[in-house]
Amino acid sequence: MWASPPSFPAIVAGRADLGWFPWVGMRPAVAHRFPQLETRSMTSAFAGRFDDLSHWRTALGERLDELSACLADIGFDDRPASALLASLRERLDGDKLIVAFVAEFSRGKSELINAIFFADAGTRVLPATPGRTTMCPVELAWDAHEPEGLSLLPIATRLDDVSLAQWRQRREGWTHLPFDKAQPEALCVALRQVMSTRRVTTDEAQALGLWHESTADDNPMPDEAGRVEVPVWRHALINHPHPLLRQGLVVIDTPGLNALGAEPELTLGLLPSAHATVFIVGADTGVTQSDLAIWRDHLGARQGLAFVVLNKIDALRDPLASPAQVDAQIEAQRRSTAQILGVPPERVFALSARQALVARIDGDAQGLTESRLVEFEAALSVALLPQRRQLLGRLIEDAADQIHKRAARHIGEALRQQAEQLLELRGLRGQSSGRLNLLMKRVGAEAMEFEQCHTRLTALRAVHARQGELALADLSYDDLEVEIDRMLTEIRASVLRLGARKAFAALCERLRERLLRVQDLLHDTQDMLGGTFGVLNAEFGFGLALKTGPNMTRFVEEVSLIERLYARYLGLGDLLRLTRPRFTAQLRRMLIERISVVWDGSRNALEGWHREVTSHIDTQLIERRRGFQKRAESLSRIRGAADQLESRIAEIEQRDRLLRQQLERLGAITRALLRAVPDPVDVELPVGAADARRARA
Ligand SMILES: Nc1nc2c(ncn2[C@@H]2O[C@H](COP(=O)(O)OP(=O)(O)OP(=O)(O)O)[C@@H](O)[C@H]2O)c(=O)[nH]1
Ligand SMILES: [Mg+2]
Repeated sequence: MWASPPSFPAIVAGRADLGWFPWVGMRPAVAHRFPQLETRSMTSAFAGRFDDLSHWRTALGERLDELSACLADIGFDDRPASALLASLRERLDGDKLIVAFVAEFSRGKSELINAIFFADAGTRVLPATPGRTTMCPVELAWDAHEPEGLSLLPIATRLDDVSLAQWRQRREGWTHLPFDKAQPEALCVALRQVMSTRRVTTDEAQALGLWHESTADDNPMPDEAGRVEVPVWRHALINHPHPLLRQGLVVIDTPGLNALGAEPELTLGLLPSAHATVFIVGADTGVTQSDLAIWRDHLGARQGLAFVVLNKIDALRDPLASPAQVDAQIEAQRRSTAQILGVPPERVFALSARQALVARIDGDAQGLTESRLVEFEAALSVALLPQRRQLLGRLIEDAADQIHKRAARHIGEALRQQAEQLLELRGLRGQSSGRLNLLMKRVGAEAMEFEQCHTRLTALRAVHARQGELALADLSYDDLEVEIDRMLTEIRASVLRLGARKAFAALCERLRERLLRVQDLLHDTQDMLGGTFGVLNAEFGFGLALKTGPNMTRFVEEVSLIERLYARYLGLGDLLRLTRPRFTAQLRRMLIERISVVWDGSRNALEGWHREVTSHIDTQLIERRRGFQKRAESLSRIRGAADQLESRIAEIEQRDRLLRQQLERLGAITRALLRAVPDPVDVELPVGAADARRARA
């Protein structure tokens, strides 16, 4: 007798024995039938590519260490170069790749994450059950400085005016659950916390920002006692040394069901910071109204890195239809999904997350092929990883070039001074002591004259510092808050908040103007320095060279990107939300946080350049002075013992050879570093990004 399938309500209530379904029940039999399976083919394509990226990063790190060692050997103790090297190392070690999974509830976000990233665990790591499962955003990452385990931020923290980003900086306030390594299931047990809910009154829910009178449809259903279910936690951080997470991957699993609308933190903070988003719809349900609302409000306008998954294709298998008919049906649904969402069909991936997870756990190659997960992983890694690699590569390229130039200039200056000294010493061969005295006097006089340039340099530095302060004042954090508050006042003053978009556009325009003003000031400073350097080089024999200042265009573009991403939250549909003080307070905080990142970047670039120019002037001053000292020292030694002349000449010639060898070694290391940077290959980017690239071109 065949057992009958579990009823739909039983499945929804989580009471059903899912072992009834063939793809769940087949595990042991399949594992037995495919004992020879090659495990490599079973691991995720994404994982493999990520490994490559990480090896490449390690190799680059080693090259950077070589460069540091070479600079130390040369005796090139230069603050800007060491700061640049340190920040590069930090970028390489701390480089993060954030992928967010977004969808309505029960579409299979958590299951897909399990299948792609955690099948090695041999079990379902993130809870994935019918009905609502994940109740708070779950972030999986690895930070070696933090203890391994799960950290949970209580929902009540939403009552205070402290953002998630600020909470991340603190340790207290979080509940920490360590993982017990002795229990392999510990990870899964701890993770069940992300499902926790509790019942509160609607007033409490309202205070938490999880209940809104104005948008009744989005509210959770009250029980007979008028209480509603809310998550216990606001955010979950899993610190877990999984190989992929160790390499800098950050995965964000989001809760479904109107949580996106209710949670500005997610929509304004987490989603815009993700490098890629994966949007999931169910093949069993098709694209529903609420899927469409989430897509339209939060992902549709995102350029480039949004992927669409049509999950649960196993549900379309039908014993009464031929495999070809089922395939045709899947294909038709994939195309209609693409059409409804307004994306090209190539960007929609039909697959079965559950089948893939089960197949990977069991080592079932055929099941994995049938699940079609691998095609999606390949697309994800093709689009994402080379991009990260190129971005890091460009940074390394710029830095290596700068460091090489600075160190080569330093060696070049030393060579030039040695050449002068050699010329002087060779000219002394067969000369009288009277001539030696004369020469010493000349060196003394030249040194005195040189010291006069000090006043000029001090004046130059003062002007330069003032220009720098002026530029930084335009990018002050206080001003930024004033600007954002001005925008909020304008929004509040507009009838029915209808002026929100306009006020936001005006804010972004003002911010861009500030950056462009800074750029103009920078050009003036550069002109002034260029002129003075020319005079000092001619009069005092300096080798001052002006490095081009930072280009603010990049930051102007970042402001425009923020404008595009955030304008979506200020549309006609959001006017009601804008009347809520909680929402505007959150919006204010998010905007300050996001724009501060641009301010940080531009201020750092500016300060870095000013510091570099100052240190270049100082180094030149010190080196010239040291040159005079060396010349005077040589002459006085030779005056003391005439036989010292030849050994002194030989000594300098030897140093000259050494310096040239070091210059060559520096060049070789830099070339090796640059060779490790990938060529700008034309990676197959998701369609949106390719369009954006064409538009730029
Ligand atoms: N048949 C089938 N079921 C799947 C598939 N993927 C996920 N499921 C099941 O669908 C249910 C929901 O999956 P979850 O991963 O919890 O969905 P989710 O999107 O994370 O849902 P929330 O956490 O509630 O937002 C679970 O029972 C999964 O096992 C699939 O490819 N095929
Ligand atoms: Mg989930």
